[in-house]
Amino acid sequence: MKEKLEEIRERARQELAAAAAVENVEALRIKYAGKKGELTQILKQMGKLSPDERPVVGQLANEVRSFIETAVETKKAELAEAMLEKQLEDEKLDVTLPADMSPLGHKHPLSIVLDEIKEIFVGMGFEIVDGPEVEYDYYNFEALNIPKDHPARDTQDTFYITDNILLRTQTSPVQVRVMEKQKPPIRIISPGRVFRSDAVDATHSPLFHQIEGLVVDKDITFADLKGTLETFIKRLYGEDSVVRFRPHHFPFTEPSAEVDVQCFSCKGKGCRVCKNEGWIEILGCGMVHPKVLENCGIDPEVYSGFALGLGLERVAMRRYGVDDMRLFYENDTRFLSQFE
Ligand code: 2NL
Repeated sequence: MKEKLEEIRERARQELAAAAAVENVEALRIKYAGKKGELTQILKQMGKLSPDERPVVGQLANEVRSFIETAVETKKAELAEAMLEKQLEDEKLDVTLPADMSPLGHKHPLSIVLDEIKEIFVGMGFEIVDGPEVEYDYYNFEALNIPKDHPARDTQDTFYITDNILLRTQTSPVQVRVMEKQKPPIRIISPGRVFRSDAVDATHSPLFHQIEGLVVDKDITFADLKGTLETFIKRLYGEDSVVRFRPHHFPFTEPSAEVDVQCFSCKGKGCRVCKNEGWIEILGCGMVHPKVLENCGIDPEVYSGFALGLGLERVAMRRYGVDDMRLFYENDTRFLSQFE
């Protein structure tokens, strides 16, 4: 029996040494030192021993049991330690490595110029308004004194959705809606997307951006229009800009004018930038037509106003020397990253 116990101790020692997981160690504990384990089986046969052999074998059996129990605990602790080590190794993180920076976005050139224009008008007391891009024919044309047979209404230029619903071709309908609802004084700009059924080329796009401005109050004169626009243009193009008003015609203003700024490249002598004109056209404007005021429920005998409109893309193209409008819409990062 002694040999048998020694043999169990040796076998348990080897098997425990070879165990690779906590579950295996536990299985070995049960196999050797469990209630129905090998040691118990041996001890059941103690009765067959002589009285003087019994304490010797009993002591050895206890030694073997405590050896196995200690070895099991040691092995379990070893395996737990190894598992923790492995986990720490697997999850190791070098916090000193340089960060993988995701690129930060920046404003689109059209937004840069738009924000600047808004800032100038807000500084002069204007409010920014917006409205629907899908409009009624009435707000886009009729209210603005553009009659049914006017060339601006040509289906070639306007995207019609139904007979009387269309994509707005200008942002004036936004201002018509404000005039309908709000009594003067009115001082607003309406920036936004507008749509014309144009073929795409370097200077045309079926979707572009317009900024319109409107002032309505008692005693508003052409002098107010000139002063406001001169201030605007000098803030946008520099205090030394030279501005010129040229007579023009729009159905919604009377009188109407186009405003030019003297070419900043050649100072009016004529060059490539201004196509030898010496002047660069900036915007259209005029005194709001009395019929338009009337259409919006404002008495033209009491109130007068001025309005203006300009294209955002054209301003941005001049500002940045961009010769093809399509670059603004293609989102080619080689182009856009130049505006960071
Ligand atoms: C251009 C320049 C312009 C207006 C827009 C306007 C708006 C209302 C009443 C009267 Cl609600 N006028 N807008 C006025 C003059 C010029 O835009 O070149 N447009 C074709």
